[in-house]
Amino acid sequence: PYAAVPARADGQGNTGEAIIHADDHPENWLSYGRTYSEQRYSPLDQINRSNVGDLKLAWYYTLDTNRGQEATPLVVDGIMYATTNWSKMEALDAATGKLLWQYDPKVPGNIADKGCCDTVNRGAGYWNGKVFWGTFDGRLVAADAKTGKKVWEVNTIPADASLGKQRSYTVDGAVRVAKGLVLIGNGGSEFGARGFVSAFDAETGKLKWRFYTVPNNKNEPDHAVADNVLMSKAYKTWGPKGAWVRQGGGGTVWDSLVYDPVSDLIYLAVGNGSPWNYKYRSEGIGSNLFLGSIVALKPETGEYVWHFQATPMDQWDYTSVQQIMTLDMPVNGEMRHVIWHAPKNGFFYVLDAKTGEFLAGKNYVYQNWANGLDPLTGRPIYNPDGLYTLTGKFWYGIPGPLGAHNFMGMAYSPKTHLVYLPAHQIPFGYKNQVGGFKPHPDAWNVGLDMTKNGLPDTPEARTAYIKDLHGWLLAWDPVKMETVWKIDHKGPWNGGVLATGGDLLFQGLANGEFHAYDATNGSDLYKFDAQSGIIASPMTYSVNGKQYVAVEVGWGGIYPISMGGVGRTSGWTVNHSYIAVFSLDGKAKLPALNNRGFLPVKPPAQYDQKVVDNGYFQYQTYCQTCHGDNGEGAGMLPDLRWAGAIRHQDAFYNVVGRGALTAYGMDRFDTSMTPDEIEAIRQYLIKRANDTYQRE
Ligand code: PQQ
Repeated sequence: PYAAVPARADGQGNTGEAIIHADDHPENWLSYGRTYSEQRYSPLDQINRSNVGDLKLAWYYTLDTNRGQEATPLVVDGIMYATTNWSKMEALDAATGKLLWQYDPKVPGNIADKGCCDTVNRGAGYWNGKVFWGTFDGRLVAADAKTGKKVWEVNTIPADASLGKQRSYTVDGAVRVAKGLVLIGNGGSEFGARGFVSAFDAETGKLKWRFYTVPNNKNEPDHAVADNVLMSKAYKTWGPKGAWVRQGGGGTVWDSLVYDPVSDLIYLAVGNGSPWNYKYRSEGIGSNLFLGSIVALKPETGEYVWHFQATPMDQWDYTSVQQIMTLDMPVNGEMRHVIWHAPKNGFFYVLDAKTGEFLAGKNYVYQNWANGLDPLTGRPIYNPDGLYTLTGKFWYGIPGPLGAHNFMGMAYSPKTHLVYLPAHQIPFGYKNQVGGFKPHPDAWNVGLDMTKNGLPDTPEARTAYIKDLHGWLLAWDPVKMETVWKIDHKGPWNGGVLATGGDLLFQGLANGEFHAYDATNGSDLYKFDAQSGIIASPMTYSVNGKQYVAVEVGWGGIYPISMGGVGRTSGWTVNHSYIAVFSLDGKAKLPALNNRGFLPVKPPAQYDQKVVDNGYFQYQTYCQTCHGDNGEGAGMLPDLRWAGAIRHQDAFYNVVGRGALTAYGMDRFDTSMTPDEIEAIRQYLIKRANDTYQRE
């Protein structure tokens, strides 16, 4: 029956027109941030401040993995297209949650450790009857939106020698579609990657252009559309030596790349350096273009137009990858078409969308790496102590590499003229890797001493660190450049925000609550116990005149996997991933909370203290970034202290060395470590278990 629904989005001639005129058919949500301006605002107002207290679960759809869920679903004429972890696609009847079709691109499990931050996917694109999404192993799939049949598929990662020795490319960002082109980037800078963005013909999958965000390591032509004069200029900001030549330099565009129909430009939001350590990366010289920048390109050709670099000399993982919002606003009494951007580095930027001119910038949270921005250029005025790669000293950085704002969508309401920004504080200990840059296969290769970035060991220092963790919803006034009001959440890593014509803000939280707030003053108007942490951004749509609000539930992403026990939050214990959809007359009920997880089992008593220290080094190098600093698993990956495999040397080696659990995302490490090193990790985990076991 769904096939008979007239495709109103298509009926407009093409989807691009429909996205531009999204307010003419607010029942749909056709692009990642709803419109090309990525404001995450819907004019729908049936659910509003006066009735949101009655909001109920209309339906829920359980997903097949309890890993993190970060996607914003699309809704096209009553059909929801939701991408989920492991790059799967679920097409559902948006009114009932009934499955219409699903597509599993069968991403191999051993790819999980080629990406930094969980095998997530943030969303699909839609264009004239097809849906498009990226897969974690680097493919772009185009499927018929009605039947789910594959129309074409391409490998977006070229076999190019300049792409770094590591070649760790993963795709988890939402694709955007504009002017008949599917735009797609990738991730991998933590391992070794050279960032680029590709544009494919939506009909055929043919590559139209490719733009590299970092120069060729030999300063040779790339045979990409971007002109070589530009890239030679960029090359001069790196120099011929440094680890970037081997590692690729980074600059991955893993989240935001948007098309702005007003300026008719594409904006790439460019990531951090590879390796992070500036001294090792380019010998501590140069601004390393285009790291930490927004780059504007012509859509038809990928030709460079302008760039603005927020974080030259990046050494903190301050990606500029975060959301790019476009709109008109008054600047000194004159209306300007601008970009709003709140990247990881803690500053909110206003740029001219046509020229990239810096118009204003101000920190939106506390930060300690810069003493402000140059008022004319927007370039940071560095705090000399923050330049840890140059001083060689330990640096307690705020923000840390998870940023003051990550992939979670911010929203803008044209009714309040405020931006609602999901911000957080997650400090980090930065220190140079001892003895120069030493990359490890299948590990984060950022040039840091990984045993220093862990959580403090003493109980006092740990308590102090936990006190430093914060999460907020900021109502930011971009004209006055100040926070008008804020909501203090219980901790960091909360979900993205949706603003609606009903003067509401919707946000899911790390502690498993889904809230509606009054957009004018932040009053808490509605709370739903979702039973699991929420990191995704909600969206809204309507079917047959009834408004729904949807959010993907599922704790994950980089914060819980890398921060282990600290990444656990109150309110729930074991993650359950599902799609939750609300309406005013909903009648669905979640099953009773199931908090059975890994129960502590008395650990084996024997471990060899002599090998535990080496085990800690190996663990921090190869395991920490997925299993957490202390092996506790954070409610989505198993708590390794109680894993049966640590009890038997052979069983442990089968999992860690030989890949017995590859299908679930646990790669094999016998090419990275010796059997003794793997055994040292087991000893370390047994020690951890003994240190923390309590009989309940
Ligand atoms: N991904 C997440 C997430 O999904 O939780 C958070 C981050 C990424 C980061 O904080 C990153 O810095 C990051 N960096 C890269 C990169 O440098 O290539 C990729 C990704 C990614 O692909 O998800 C993230």
